[in-house]
Amino acid sequence: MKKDEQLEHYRSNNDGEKLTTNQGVRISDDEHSLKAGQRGPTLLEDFHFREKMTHFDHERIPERVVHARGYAAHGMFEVYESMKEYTKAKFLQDPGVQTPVFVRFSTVAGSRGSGDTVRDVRGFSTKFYTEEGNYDLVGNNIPVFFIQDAIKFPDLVHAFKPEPHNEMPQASTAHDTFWDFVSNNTESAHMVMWAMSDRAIPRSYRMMEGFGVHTFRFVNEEGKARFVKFHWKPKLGVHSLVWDEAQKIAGKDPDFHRRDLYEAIELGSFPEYELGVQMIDEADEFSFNFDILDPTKVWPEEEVPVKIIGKMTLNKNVDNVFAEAEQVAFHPGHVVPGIDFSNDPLLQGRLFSYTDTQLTRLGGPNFHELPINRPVCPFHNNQRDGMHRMTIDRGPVSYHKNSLQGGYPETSSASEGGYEHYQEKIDGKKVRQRSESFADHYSQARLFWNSMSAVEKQHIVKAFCFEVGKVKSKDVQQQVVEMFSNVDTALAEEIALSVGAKVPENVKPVDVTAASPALSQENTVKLPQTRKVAVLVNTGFEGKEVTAVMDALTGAGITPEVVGRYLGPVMSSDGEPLEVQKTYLTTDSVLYDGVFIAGGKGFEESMKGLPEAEDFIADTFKHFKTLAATESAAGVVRKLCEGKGNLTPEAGVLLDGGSDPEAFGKKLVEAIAVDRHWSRVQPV
Ligand code: HDE
Repeated sequence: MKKDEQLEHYRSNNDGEKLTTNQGVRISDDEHSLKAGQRGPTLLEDFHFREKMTHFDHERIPERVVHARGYAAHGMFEVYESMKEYTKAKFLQDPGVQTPVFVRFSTVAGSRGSGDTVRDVRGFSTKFYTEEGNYDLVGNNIPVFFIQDAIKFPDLVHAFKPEPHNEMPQASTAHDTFWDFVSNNTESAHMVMWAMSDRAIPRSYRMMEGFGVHTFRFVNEEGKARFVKFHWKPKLGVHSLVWDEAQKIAGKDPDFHRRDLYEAIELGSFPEYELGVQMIDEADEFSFNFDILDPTKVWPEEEVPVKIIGKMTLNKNVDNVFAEAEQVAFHPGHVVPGIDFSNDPLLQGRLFSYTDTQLTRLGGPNFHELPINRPVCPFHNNQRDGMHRMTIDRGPVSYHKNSLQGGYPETSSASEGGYEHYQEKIDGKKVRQRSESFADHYSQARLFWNSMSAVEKQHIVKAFCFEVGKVKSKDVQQQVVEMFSNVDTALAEEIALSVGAKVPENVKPVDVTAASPALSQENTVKLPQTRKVAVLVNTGFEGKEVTAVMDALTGAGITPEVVGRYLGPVMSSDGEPLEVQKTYLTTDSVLYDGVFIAGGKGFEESMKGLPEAEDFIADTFKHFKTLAATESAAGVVRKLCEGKGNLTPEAGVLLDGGSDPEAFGKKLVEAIAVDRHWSRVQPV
């Protein structure tokens, strides 16, 4: 791929090389500074020490003010059919043309070193290195936003970041200033519903949707424009963790999501996402009961269908996280001919912010020259100099128009690929105002609520009770309860009860009975591929039957990982060894999609004195994940889980592994694909 070839010029490898200074001088000793006498002071003339230490002292750059923690991968994008009718964007014309992409996923609120599985929005930014220049689709995994006007962004961010007087809490919105902001800025209602839902604790970056959020424009060769919203749909479906599990993972493996992405790519299970577009004709701009420029609104998929137009595959990990994931600079204003903006006031403000922030973060205006940011097509202009300039521009001319250089670099007409802005007619007074059509803050919050399954609703209620329960101000808690009575009375009552607030009188939820089934994760794709299953073993396990079950798992694209009390080989009853890869101390059930207890002689004894081993089984059950066991190990499951819920195959508990290992393996694969077995415990 063109981008990979370009990056190859910058890659460096120390294999077989001599150690030198940055000036290329060979170094004879890298362990002792130059001293006046063995026990004497270090000398200033030690240029090697000075250079090494100075470089180290400046190794860090400021982290992103939002989306600081992220991880990235390379890949490619291919359109399924020509989009010529709708857009002239060259990379969307030809099925068969592969466009290199670089994607960065992120959390929003936490610092660079915070946990991956916190409750938060996830960033989903894609840089398409097209033949016409870079196109960035800088989206999130939630299709709406907290605010309607960019001028409020610094306030929003100040409210959800750790509180400035004590810098707590890290990577969490469960604190006073966030909820104070929410209850005083009711336009946030819809987004808050999403943030309290399972969407904010994804199972994997590979299993979440992405959204451009704003309304953009597609413009075709004839100059005809349509409003467009962008969607990424993961081939593996949309799946989430449960809250208790997410919290535990943040401690057990804070790198859970990056590890998952990295390992999937290393294993060749390349994550795939389909690109979808919703389009609205300019003539229908006012045909909806929401303003299509309002970023707190979705276009319900049942009303405006998502047309699937192509596929992105992530197939290569970064070589160096700093050089690529950290130095990449996205910008929603990086567009190519055929893609244009709308007047969404949030988008308009973003168009300013992204370059501005890179000036601080990347230290000057030449960040486009960094390898990861360079377009794959040629770029020429009269911009010059500045910090860290790498290009050596030749000749005396650095201005337009000129005759000394024959008028070059020259501009291009639209037919030569010159970007021309869509000529939207604008007529208005200069005002600091918001359109009346942005005033409805609750209808779609209610639409979202109506679209959730009983289990999803229960999760939302619990998330509110957790977050608002951590708020110290009674006033703020009361305001939140009142605000969300506009969405649903039962929801508000549950929050009120949990946080000791008053149930508001005379507040009626907004009158919306519609639902959008596309919003519920209940209706997502369910597949076994790329899931991870822990196989718990002890000496004397039934070799043949366990091998058959493990074969069924791998055959379905599931990765089994063998867990036991001690690392190293364990022997089956017929003398075959199986390597234990992790112990109860080095791993945990929260890091798997299901557990198969292969058991073995004295399996129960092998768990003695190790509460971690018991938790492994109990937590799998508690987190609604598939729990399977051979007949010899079934007793342990019953002992640990009886009375806590449904122990039936329909509820994802398979306790008859043994009699027919092949049939059992098949059932196990099906149960893993179901993901979570909510019928295990009835919602209350
Ligand atoms: Fe961002 N946002 N944002 N944002 N945003 C940044 O740019 C900003 C918004 C999003 O992986 C910053 O390079 C403003 C919506 C992602 O490198 C900054 C407003 C959406 C990323 C910035 C928004 C996003 C950022 C910080 C309101 C979803 C990470 C570092 C007007 C569509 C990109 C940086 C990456 C990053 C500003 C709102 C997505 C400060 C002013 C809505 C995925 O420029």
